[in-house]
Amino acid sequence: MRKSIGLLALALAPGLVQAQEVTLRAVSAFAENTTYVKNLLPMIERLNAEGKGRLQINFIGGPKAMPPFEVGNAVRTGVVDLAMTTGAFYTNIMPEADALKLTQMPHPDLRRNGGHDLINKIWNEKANMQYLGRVIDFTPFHLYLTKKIDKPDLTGLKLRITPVYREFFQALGATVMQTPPGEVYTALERGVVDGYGWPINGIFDFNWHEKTKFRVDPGFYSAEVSLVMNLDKWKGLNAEQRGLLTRHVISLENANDSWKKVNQDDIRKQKEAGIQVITFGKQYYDKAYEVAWASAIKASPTYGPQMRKLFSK
Ligand code: 173
Repeated sequence: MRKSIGLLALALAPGLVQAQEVTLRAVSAFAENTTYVKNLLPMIERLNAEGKGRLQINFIGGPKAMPPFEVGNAVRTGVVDLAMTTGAFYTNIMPEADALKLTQMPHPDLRRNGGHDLINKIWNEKANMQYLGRVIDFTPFHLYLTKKIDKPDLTGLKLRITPVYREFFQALGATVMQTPPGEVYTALERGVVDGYGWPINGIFDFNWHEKTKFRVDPGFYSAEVSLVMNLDKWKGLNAEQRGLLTRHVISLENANDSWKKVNQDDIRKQKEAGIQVITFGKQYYDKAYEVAWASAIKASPTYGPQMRKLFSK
């Protein structure tokens, strides 16, 4: 009896019938052993448990599966459906991507003030991406060095960068060299660079503490790592599948407070590893924002000012 009612429903009301299970292929721009990926995988497990028969995420892997700077384009074109990456890694698609580092409030606040919607307007239009949510927040970037400096003058230093740090470090006189995270250790070991930019957390994931002598304080900007999705794939999900995905992403986003503890732990571990702190003043910090917003607005005269308004405190 039940079966025949089921078959009848199938025949008469295809719109009401549960959609086929959709599996999203996901990659990470950060390596699988990093805290970033370890923070993500439990969410994927929870979603997969709840989403049986409806929505699944198949985590393919990190930089071994796909070079970090190619991840954004792979999402844009649909080579993969979903990625954990950072805007600095896909400025080749649109300069606006790098401005996510300039947010001065946590992402839940941006969901309330229109910042999240603005991001999605831009991400939809320019990158064929749906911006799902932010999975790292409350985490500043720092400059790490192998040599001591006593004033905020980086003249004569060669630093490993991504677009995050480019304009700021150059404005302070540095020579810069862009590399993915996976090449930093060798660059330090060979003395190709005298330092690098990186968030306050994570240097132990790559063993860079072995080569790092100094950290410059204060930190600046807000390290952004987010989940982004191919827009066509997003539009192809039904309301229930979108709801499920959004709910799990937002619950991870709402747990971003946990990074505060990770960061405190890493500050302690850096100290234990003998990394000394060089401290500069407010001018150094303010310069970071001044240079970055000038660059963002120049690169995006339309969206730069709109982002600045909603991202700033
Ligand atoms: O330094 C980097 O590779 C970088 O840009 C970044 C961005 C967000 C989180 C971690 C690193």
